[in-house]
Amino acid sequence: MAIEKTLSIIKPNAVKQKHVGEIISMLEQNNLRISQMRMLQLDNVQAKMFYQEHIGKSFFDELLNFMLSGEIVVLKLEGENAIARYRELMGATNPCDAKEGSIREKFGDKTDLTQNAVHGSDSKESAKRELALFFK
Ligand code: YYY
Ligand code: MG
Repeated sequence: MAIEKTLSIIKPNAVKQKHVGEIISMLEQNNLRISQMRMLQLDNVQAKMFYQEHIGKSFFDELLNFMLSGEIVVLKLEGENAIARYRELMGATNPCDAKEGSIREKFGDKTDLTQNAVHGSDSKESAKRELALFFK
């Protein structure tokens, strides 16, 4: 199986609720190697560029406001089959549907699916595009 790279973001709710350490532990325990990592505050232009595929959708404004509401941690992860394995570890988009023990089940807001704690690239193409936005 090929070594892949993928982008993880620890979103503002998880940072505010002090879950960064636990989430990083879960990545390490699942052999998703952290090769780069940075804490930052997105600006409007970066957030729109990052979530460009969702521009015009009903939830876009709420998503943008949330992503701008505080600091985030961006991580470059590497490993065998990393894209799919990290999506599996994250759990479903809606924390209510995320499987037990997944990051979104543990740290996502079960009353507000926008605040689902983490992002993960969904394909090789997305990973390449998203990593280029944050890491040289
Ligand atoms: O890739 P993933 O994050 O699991 O879901 P996407 O369909 O790409 O949506 C991106 C982001 O938007 C999601 O993590 C939460 C938010 N969102 C929302 O607030 N309301 C929806 N109905 C769908 C998605
Ligand atoms: Mg997505």
